[in-house]
Parts: sequence; C-alpha cells; structure tokens
Amino acid sequence: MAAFPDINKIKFEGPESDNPLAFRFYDESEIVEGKTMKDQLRFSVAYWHTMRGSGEDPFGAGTMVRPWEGPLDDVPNAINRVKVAFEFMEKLGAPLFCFHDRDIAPEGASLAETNKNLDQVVRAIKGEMQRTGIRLLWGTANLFSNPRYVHGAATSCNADSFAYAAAQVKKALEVTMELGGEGYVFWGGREGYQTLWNTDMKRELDHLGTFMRMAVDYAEEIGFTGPFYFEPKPREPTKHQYDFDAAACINFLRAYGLEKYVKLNIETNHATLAGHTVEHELEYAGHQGFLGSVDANTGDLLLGWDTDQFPTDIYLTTKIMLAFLKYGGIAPGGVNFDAKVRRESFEPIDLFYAHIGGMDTFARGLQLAAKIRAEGVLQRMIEERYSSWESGVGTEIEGGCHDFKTLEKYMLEKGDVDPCTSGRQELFENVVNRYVM
Ligand code: XUL
Ligand code: CO
Repeated sequence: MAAFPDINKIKFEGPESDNPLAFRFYDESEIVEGKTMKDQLRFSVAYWHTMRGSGEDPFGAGTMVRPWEGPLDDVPNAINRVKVAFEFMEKLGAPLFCFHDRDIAPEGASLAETNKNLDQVVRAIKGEMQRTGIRLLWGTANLFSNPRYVHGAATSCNADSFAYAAAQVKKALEVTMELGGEGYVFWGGREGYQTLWNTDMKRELDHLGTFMRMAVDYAEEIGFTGPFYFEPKPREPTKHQYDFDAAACINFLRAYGLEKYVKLNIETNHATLAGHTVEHELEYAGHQGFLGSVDANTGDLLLGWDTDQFPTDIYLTTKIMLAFLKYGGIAPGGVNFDAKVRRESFEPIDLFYAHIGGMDTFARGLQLAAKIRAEGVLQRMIEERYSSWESGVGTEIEGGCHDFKTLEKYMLEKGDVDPCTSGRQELFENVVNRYVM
C-alpha cells in the first residue's frame, strides 16, 4: 500500500503556480551554465531526518505521525520503511539519497547480527534503487549514538571503541560500495572533548589520523574510489570538536597525509555554529581544492544550536550556488538536505512541503547566481578593487620580483602609499539586490 496515496509526482509548474505541491523554480531539465538543473544541484534526501526523525527533543517525546511505522524496530519494519522512502523520493523527484548504517537497519545483539540485519535491508534498498534509478550520494556510519561511543569512536580513550568503530566503517564502506555510492562521509560525531583535564589531545588526533588512513587503505583494497568527505562542525555534541571548520579540517588532513583522498562536506548550520557563514566555508574549501559536497540546511538566528531547518532564504542559496559555479560544479558531491521538519510539522505531507521549498530555493539561487556571473558586474567591481595588483609594484610582487629590501627601497623613494579606495560594501550589497529583489 502506498504511504502517500494522495500525492502524485511533484511537477514543475513555473513561478506563477500557487500549487503547494508543485515546483515553481526547480525544472530539472532547465539548462544553467551548460548543465541541467538536475545535474547542477544533485539533490539528495537524508534518510536519518526524513525517515527516522521522530520530533523528539530534550523537553518532549516524538510527535511525527508516520502511519507506516510498525510497533517493532525490526528488519521487516526497516524494509517496509525503505519502500516508503523510495516512494517519497520518487514522487519528489530527488535523484540521490544518503544514509548512516544505523538509520536503515536496526542493531542486533552482536556485531555479527547487526551486520546481518544491515545486509537484509541493503538488499531491499538495492532493489528499490534498481526500480527507480535513484542513486546513493554517500554512505556513512553512525559512530556517536550507541553508548559504546560515549567518549568518541576513533578518538575514544577506550581502544575497544576504536576497534568496533573500525569494524563498523569497514562494513559501511562495503555496503556503500555495494550500492554504488558516489562518496563516503566522516562526520566526527563525538570526536572531540569536554575538558582538557581528562584528555590527551595529541593521542586522540593521532588516532583519528590512523583511523582515516585505515579507511582510505581499506577503500583502496576493495576498489572503492570515493571520494571521502570530512564534515566540519565546531561543537555539539562535544564542546570542542576536532573537525571545527574547513580550515581546521584541511590542516588535519594535510598533517596526516590524507589530502589526496578526502575532501569536505560543508554544512550551512555547522558553518554558523563555527562563527562563519556557509559562503566563507565554501570559499575556503574551494580555493584550497577541498570542495566536495554540501549538507543543505539553515540555523535560526535566535537559536544557538544545530536546528537543521530547511533552507528557504534566496540570498543563502544564491551565495552557495555562486561558490559551486565558481569552482566548476559540485559533482560528484551534491546538495544533501541534512534538514528536518519542525517538531510541530508532524504530518507526512510536511515532508513534501519542506523538500519542495528547499529544492525551489536552491533552483532559484542557481538561476540568480548564473545571472550574476553572466552579467559580470560584481566580478568587475571586485577586479577594480584589486586593480593595484594589475600593474607596477603589484604585478612585480605577485611575479616574485621583490623582497623586503627592494620594497623598502621602493617605499623610501615613493614616500607613502597611493590613497586607498572605498570598500563600497553598501554598493556591493545594492548590486546583489538588483538580482535578488
Ligand atoms: C550532524 C550531521 C550528520 C552528518 C552525517 O550534525 O550533520 O548528520 O551529516 O553524519
Ligand atoms: Co550533516
């Protein structure tokens, strides 16, 4: 029986449509900068939020109405849920999805039993993937929910936790490969610490480096060509997460010789938790050659935690799409909605409204970003701002023709700098508004 019997395939109806179950901007076949919207955006549904989110919070029980969920958290229920997930994704028109191992299948009494459960559900997923053509953007392992990871997984003080996590990632890699997954994500989970009084930071970071190296080696052994993605997040659940932001992650990857294998999965709400913006993180990852994939969501201005809301802000998506286009597109990464409907939005249909809104906002952001780039006004203003580097001493410094002594000589002769020009922030913002407003 269909889980969403009243909902047909969501169609593109254009900006004038007032049908809440239609796209106004996401026309998957529209060509933007030489590719279809579908290929530029590479939308993915996050299994953990969309299929497993209960609406539970620290103050109250779950609220989600999910009529397809059976009374037991067992394999038959998990397999039934797979069918619902694929019905949802097919009707939505999402080409990709992502999961943690523990989202899709229940844990058993032992690792062997858990792996068996996983294999059964994976078989069902494979069938649905073949039926629908929906593909796996990335897989990952949940190394943070079970109490065995109370002190972290790869960075735990307990060597057995490290060993269990290794076994879990080995299996998750096999499963990701079995399903033709295009990537694999490491999000630190509890890889961090609460107090330095009880923590050997160097040892923990060395272990994390060793762990990722083992994953990369095993991937090579089984022929999984990746890419791997490291997902920055500064805090929550621990106070200090080792994968704080793009810069910290890139430094870690280089320090442990992993930079050839691992790129970054940048998440909007994690960027803001780090005191950055997502465009800062994308630009940092992009110019360093580490832009891999995106977890799309947004935080709340007034709430200081990872609220994982669906993105509906055109400025936000325009900035994200400007970064994608600047760095040659997001493939083989994608736009994964690591976002959940609010606890108060508990009906199944809210899942459609949420994803349709997010997809439309990204599609509109893509159109606007392409227009901004095509007209080139902003780019020319930036070039003008840096024009002192296009001749004279600027060209000479960039060309490596100077050192401190020659620059001192130059300035002693000149006496002082050419006057600085205005930064014109307000004008820049007004120009952006010409497109977005
Ligand atoms: C947690 C988070 C994770 C990762 C995958 O904040 O973003 O869901 O994306 O483990
Ligand atoms: Co995420």
